[in-house]
Amino acid sequence: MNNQTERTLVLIKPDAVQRGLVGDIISRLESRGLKISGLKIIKIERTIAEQHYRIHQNRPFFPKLVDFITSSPVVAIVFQGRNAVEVTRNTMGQTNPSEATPGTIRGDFAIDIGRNLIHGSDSIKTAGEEILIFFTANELLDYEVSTDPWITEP
Ligand code: DAT
Ligand code: MG
Repeated sequence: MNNQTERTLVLIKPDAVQRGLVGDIISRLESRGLKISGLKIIKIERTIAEQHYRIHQNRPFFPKLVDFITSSPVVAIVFQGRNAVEVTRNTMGQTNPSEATPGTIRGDFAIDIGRNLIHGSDSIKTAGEEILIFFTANELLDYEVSTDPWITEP
């Protein structure tokens, strides 16, 4: 991985899996130019969810957030590419889907902050921490594809 490449954690949340939006969400991030480095479907354990969302542990919505993310399987993905953290966040749209711009994932498919379809790391530092919660090093691949120089100027 060159030093201009970032990795970020995406969770396609239970609402998106249940609604059959996994393919569309992956497709949007993939066609933006991000590369899948790791991918799995998992049912998140409560203790893992509490660790992942620990920054929100004193917020009133925390118990419902943990209930929701553990309620049904999620698809966990590590996306890799230049500015992967920022690119993923702006492809997702605002946290509250009612404020999210049309054209974003949340802006096109969601209306409720408690059912906002996707998680994406909010900084390079948190991405590094969150990836370690869900993936081991040997589950993450760094590989070249022939389109790399057509997506990112070397
Ligand atoms: P994001 O998921 O955009 O990074 P966040 O980290 O601020 O947003 O919050 C994590 C999740 O918690 C968010 O996706 C939905 C839920 N959440 C945040 N703020 C909330 C609120 N005011 N009421 C209910 N749920 C909220
Ligand atoms: Mg967040």
